[in-house]
Amino acid sequence: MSCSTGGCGTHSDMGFDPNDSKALEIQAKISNHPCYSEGAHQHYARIHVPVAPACNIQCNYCNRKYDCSNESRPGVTSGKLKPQEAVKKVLYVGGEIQQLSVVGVAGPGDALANPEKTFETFRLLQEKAPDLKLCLSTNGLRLSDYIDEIVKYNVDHVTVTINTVDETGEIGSKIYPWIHWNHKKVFGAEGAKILLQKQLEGIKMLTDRGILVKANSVLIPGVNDKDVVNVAKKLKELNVFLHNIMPLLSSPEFGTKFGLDGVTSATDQEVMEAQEACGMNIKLMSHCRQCRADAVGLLGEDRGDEFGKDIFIGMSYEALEDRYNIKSRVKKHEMIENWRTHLEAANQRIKIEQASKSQLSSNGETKLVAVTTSGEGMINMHFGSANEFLIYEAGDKAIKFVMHRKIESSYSGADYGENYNPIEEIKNSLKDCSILLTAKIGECPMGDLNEIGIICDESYANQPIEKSVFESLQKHFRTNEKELG
Ligand code: CLF
Ligand code: SF4
Repeated sequence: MSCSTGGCGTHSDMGFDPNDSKALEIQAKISNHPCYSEGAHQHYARIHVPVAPACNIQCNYCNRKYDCSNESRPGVTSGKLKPQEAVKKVLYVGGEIQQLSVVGVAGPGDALANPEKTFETFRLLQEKAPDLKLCLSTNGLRLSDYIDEIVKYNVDHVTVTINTVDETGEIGSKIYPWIHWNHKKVFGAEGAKILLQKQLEGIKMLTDRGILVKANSVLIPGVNDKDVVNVAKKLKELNVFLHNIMPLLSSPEFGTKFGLDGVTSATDQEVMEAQEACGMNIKLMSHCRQCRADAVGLLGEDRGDEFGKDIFIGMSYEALEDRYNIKSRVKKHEMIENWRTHLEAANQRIKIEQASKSQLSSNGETKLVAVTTSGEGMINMHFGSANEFLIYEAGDKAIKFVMHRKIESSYSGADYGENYNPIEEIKNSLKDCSILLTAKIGECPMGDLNEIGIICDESYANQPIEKSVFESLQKHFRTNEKELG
């Protein structure tokens, strides 16, 4: 937001030809980026530094009290950091979490509405932590103005949120009430048309310079759901690397225009349908966690609270660089790559990216399998500790990763009182799944899931995920000559 060639350092999300130098170059850029490579996301961590508070447009899914919803779950607030503070935090965290491979500026406003702070952060990072990849996320309005800085600081990964390519500005006007342009607010369709023109111009400038572009589209039911296919086609024309279709998360409590107007969140099924339609055109990201502007850790985990300002702010750069310890980090990354190589061999390459049903199954029938994991590509998390499930689609020929599903109120969440039972939310989230693979599950929840037709299997505890997903399908739906479907 996956592996096919094997060999240390050659994990592929592309199925590329190893003699193709361009493909190799791209592979080097994505192989340890947890968002650009689905294969990397269980092994490598990212940190977002909240150095960019201002924004230059208004989105109807955003409440400006909170983080930029283009790259975050709405309703969460991040602290703000100055560039020097942000770099200190990165050095501290990079010493502590050696899997850290990427630093992103993703808010809390728009990275390019705060150019001085954003690029000063990147300049310092280049100097102090040259082994990290740099990443930024933007609404695209000011991309073309800062293309030279993006190149200069070697920002190799840029995310642009583009929700519509409707040239009339009509759809855009329902999403963006205004933009700030040439020192004044431009409203409605006129503003939306300028934004679209600047986004397309900026994306082209990036891809022409070999920068990997990921595009986010927020799927807004009844607003842009019919247009996302056109967005995907346009992105392909512009050589965008990856398209991330994110569900609108909407609720009156978020205080957003959409939430207050009763526009509903996009459902898992709506996202899956949009992915199916767009996947014909472009490579999709399906493992995004809509993380916050100060997120720390593996995708899906939030360790931000462990790294408050007071821990690192009084430390000297010298002490922090010692702690960061590039040599030790390099060793850790080598170990991760060795592990990925073993994992890939164990998984027997039965996972295909963006496969059609006929590539997965000889009779076109498939099942959804849910998995609990704490990372490293293994089924190594107890059901009761899970606050999200990875969902795979499996057939008798191969499997593919579909999405993750987050549980807002997991068993491990402390705030719901001792009598709280999240099983109804979990049942609702997994209702279209046939198998749950988990390291351990209690009798009660197992019974509840069995009642809605989900087989719970603990026998793959501490086994590689992909191989287990594939084998469990054979075990439960083939061994007794039961047909799928
Ligand atoms: Fe951050 Fe975004 Fe870079 Fe990743 S996140 S700036 S590309 S390092 Fe990743 Fe988080 Fe989804 Fe963003 S999971 S919200 S896609
Ligand atoms: Fe909010 Fe981000 Fe949109 Fe700005 S670009 S209004 S911060 S969602």
